[in-house]
Amino acid sequence: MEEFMKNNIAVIGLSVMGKNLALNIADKGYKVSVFNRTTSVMEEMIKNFPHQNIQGKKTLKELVESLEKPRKIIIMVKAGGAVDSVINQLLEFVKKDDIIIDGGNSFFKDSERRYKTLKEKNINFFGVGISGGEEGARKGPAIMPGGDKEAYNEIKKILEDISAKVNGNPCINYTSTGGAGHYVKMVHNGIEYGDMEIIAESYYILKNIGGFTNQQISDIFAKFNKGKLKSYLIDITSKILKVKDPDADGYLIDKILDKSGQKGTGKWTTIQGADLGSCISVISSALNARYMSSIKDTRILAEKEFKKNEYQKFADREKLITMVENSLYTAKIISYAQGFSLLRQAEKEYSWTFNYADIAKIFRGGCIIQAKFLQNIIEAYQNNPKLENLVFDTFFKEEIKKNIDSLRELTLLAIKNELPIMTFTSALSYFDTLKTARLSANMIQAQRDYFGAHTFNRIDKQGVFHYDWLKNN
Ligand code: NBP
Repeated sequence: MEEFMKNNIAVIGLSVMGKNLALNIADKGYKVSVFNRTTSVMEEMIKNFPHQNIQGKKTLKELVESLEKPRKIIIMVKAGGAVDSVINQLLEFVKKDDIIIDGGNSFFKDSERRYKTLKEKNINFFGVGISGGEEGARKGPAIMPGGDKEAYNEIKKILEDISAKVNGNPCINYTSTGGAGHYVKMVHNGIEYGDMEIIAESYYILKNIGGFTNQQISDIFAKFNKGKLKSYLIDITSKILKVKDPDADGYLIDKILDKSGQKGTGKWTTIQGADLGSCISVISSALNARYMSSIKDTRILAEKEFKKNEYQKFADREKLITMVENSLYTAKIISYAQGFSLLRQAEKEYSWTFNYADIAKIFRGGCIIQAKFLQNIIEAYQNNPKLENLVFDTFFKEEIKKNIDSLRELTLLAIKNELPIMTFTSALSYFDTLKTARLSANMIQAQRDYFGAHTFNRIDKQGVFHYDWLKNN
């Protein structure tokens, strides 16, 4: 086939994500070859979603041969062994400089491995985090590509064209090499866990301590969405709270079982925080809150055993609304400060080079954590690309100073009421720890030296010391 008649890109895996991504690419004027392991799935797609720019292929050989060089192939199959299996099969047909893109939710270490293995074979591998689910894939996702910087120029335009746009700017930026794109996606998902949980805790406080109805809380969130908290998640929270139960009296939110699920990316982020020694307590508390929610039977038993007091209503309801708004905002700043600190740590650990303003720009559209507040993060890193921690940025420093008392007062109020707020307390404790120059860790060091002769440093002289605590006690 003449090169000019060939297709521009291929998509392998035509389940929810692959199908919609292929249609999105085709809509942008690119010619797309599509393939699915089970051929009938491909044939169904061609039949049900006919598109002049899409051609179905029954074999990987046909698929690869239908593409212009360097070939660009997006894999959208189940993360894990399926990705390796597809890559191994492709290796028979791809040639030097061809580009294999994994757009699934792969673990970053797998992407790092695939990048290195394929580089040795002169094949470019990109691990690309794609956020936004089915609708994002179809209409414009947030895209986090990681791979070789030079090869990125070959796929940049297509990926920019299919991405979400904010004020005309594509929600995509090159991240760094190897598994960097999937790492950023993983941290994005962790941040999403934190955002969701602080919103859920806010709703719970407004309901139980504020005594507001669902409709009133919906209106409160709608008002929040006009200010500094303007974001996709605040918006959908307001909308969720308005929905009446279609099958019975009352509101749907009150009928939903309080057990939350998770697919594992928040867990990956938490494990990474531990692996790199980076405190991401808001994200890990949000994950723990989901685990706690899932042990419903144990919670029912514990509530009976320990008797839960009635929540005391807070008299000044307007003040409570302001406290919740400020607390949500402050905890969000702290959560993002933790997430971006983890990225900084990973940059060193995995020898990546990150542009944090560019990373924040990706999140502005097409994904769950899109928010007005990301503009402030972009500006913070534009002002100082090496910012040690977001809390030191001039804007955020002032915002925290203005709002931290609300978070402290709200946390106290919730604790007095025995109302669970795992992420709010984590955010506050992180901040209090961060701004304490001398901590209690001298006691930890003494204990470690007492039972394990682990030694300690002193504040008044250089060196490593051990004290014979047993002999002298
Ligand atoms: P799934 O994750 O449900 O995977 C189904 C696809 O993988 C089918 O095309 C299936 O082919 C193919 N596949 C499997 Br399973 N094993 C295979 C193998 N050994 N060789 C070749 N193909 C194989 O699809 P999805 O929900 O579209 O998600 C795709 C990726 O995008 C995943 O990594 C997912 O985590 C990620 N993601 C999904 C969402 C979402 O909202 N769904 C959002 C963001 C990211 P078959 O038809 O022959 O079984």
